[in-house]
Amino acid sequence: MRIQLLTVPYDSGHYGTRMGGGPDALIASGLPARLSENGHDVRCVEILLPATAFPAEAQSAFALDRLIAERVRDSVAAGALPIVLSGNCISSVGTLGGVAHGRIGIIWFDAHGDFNTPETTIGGFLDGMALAVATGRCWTSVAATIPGFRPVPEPCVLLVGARDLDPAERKLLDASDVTQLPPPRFRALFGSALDDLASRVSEVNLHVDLDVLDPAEGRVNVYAAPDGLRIDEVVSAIEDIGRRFAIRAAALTAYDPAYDGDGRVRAAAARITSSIAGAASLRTPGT
Ligand SMILES: [Mn+2]
Repeated sequence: MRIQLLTVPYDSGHYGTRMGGGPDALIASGLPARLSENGHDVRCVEILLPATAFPAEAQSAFALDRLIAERVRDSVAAGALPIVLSGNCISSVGTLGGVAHGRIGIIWFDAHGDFNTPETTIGGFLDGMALAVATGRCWTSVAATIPGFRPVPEPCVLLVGARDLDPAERKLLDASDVTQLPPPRFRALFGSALDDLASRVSEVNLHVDLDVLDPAEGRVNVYAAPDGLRIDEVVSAIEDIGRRFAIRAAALTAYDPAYDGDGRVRAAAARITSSIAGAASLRTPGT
């Protein structure tokens, strides 16, 4: 199928540093060639802030989201699957703007909840609020500047693999309608959670923060947390998702190459990307 790899090489507004180095490292490691070998037609598009932009975290993140929304929209209009390679998870809000055309669900793989709000966060990191923004809990005025963005209703969200939550964030999540599938629940209940989601939506945005992986599979970033998912579990989950849903857009985020000395995370990311492309092909006519 046609695939556009949209790279967003920033972390907190800073170009190429920390997790912002992840997208280019994945491209340089041969991700596009691997997808081509699998029979896909691959294009790469880099999304950049104006060179004069001052890197303020929230402002830069939402400026990037506006650009991401436009590129994702163009990509979908061209019949391609947009796969966003981004330093930060907040890119998902731009992606949702680009695909928004009615009812879409989110399947969000992450070690973390990303469900803090400015009132619950104890660290202040915007990425820890990404899913809360996507579901319309906070930053609503600036999120409304993203072309096409509409919050996704919480019953249409699966949070997979999250096990490192702040206390107030956990309370918020527990009181929300987001379906939480931390690793043990994921292993027991993923199939029925997909069936339940399928009663509400037929299309999904598939978001993979690579730190959902167990550190034994390779260390993804400074935020890595123990007791995560094995690569085989993530790949098999993606195949299940592709059998039940049309995957409209996807993302791989939060890869910091500085922690990946042995290249195992890079290899895992390539495998996950290939499985996303294969899973998305199942429900896309003519590919
Ligand atoms: Mn995340």
